[in-house]
Amino acid sequence: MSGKIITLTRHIIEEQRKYPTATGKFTDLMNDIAFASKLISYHVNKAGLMDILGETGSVNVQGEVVKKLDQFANETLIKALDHNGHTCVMASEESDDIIPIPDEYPLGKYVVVFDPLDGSSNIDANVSVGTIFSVYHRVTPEGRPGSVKDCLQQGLKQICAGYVIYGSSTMLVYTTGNGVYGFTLDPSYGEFVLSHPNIKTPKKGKIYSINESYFEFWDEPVKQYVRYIKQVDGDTNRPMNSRYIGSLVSDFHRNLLYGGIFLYPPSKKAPKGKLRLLYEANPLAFIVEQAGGRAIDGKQRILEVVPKELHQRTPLYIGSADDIALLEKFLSSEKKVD
Ligand code: P6P
Repeated sequence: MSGKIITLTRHIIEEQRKYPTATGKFTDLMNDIAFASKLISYHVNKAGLMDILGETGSVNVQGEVVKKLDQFANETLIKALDHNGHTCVMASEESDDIIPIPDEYPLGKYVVVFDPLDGSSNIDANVSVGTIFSVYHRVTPEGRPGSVKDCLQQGLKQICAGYVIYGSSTMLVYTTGNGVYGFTLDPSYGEFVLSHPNIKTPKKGKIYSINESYFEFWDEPVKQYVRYIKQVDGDTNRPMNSRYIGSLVSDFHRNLLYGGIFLYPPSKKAPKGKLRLLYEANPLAFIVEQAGGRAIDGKQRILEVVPKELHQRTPLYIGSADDIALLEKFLSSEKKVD
């Protein structure tokens, strides 16, 4: 590194200078998201010492038990974003319906959708978890509250996507369409500092991430692909290494940096897959494409899917371009395992 300390705020301002029409409102919005993630990071890292581990006794729209930290992260993001005058509506993986801006606050032109604390079932075991977010411009007329229509936009329309991983260190990774940048939180002065400029994911990886306990529930082409990548063949660098934490942001972040493929296929148990299009697949697809990788649902590019409902699930195959291309050969049954 050149010795210069580039904070997230400085990076966003320098990025925004590339847009003559930029008003600084996006910079404020990103700073609010970063502030919320610092609060969440503090509580995730203190969870073991405070009475915020464990469950709230309630169940979310996904039918999953809500952890206290899930609820805290959701409320923290909402409170950080609902009053700044930059948003017109929000949607969260933890909230059944859209989150309107309270009447007493001004409306803005941005829409923010997020998974406040993905992978939270792992929290009690101290496994890294994460926040995932997307920012869109509103599509409904200004001056009125945003609506579900503003949230149901194709991933192609994202103006920003990012995630925060609360692990051995807290990192915020984001793109606005000009490359992918990673910032590490320096807890000594509470700033996100540029640590991974212009992240590019390897064209081909050595890692595959999938929950193989569902093998019998997958469609045949997926079974064929997994059998193929596990066969021993030095000439084609097989078998690949299996790495699966069960926390999407952790599995994705590792594969983004090292190369590889993450798969969450449809199955008899989850015919549309398990992961959510708005809060997980779209933001990570924007990031991986900006890093030179690919993301598909088995039939098309994730970013081209037209969402029909807030909590829509999707199959997700995401990672290194060559690994996705090989998978596509199996999914189109062009390739059979001998
Ligand atoms: P499974 C966590 O609950 C999550 O939503 C993602 O973070 C993770 O990738 C996936 O589910 C794990 O699902 O079915 O393998 O336990």
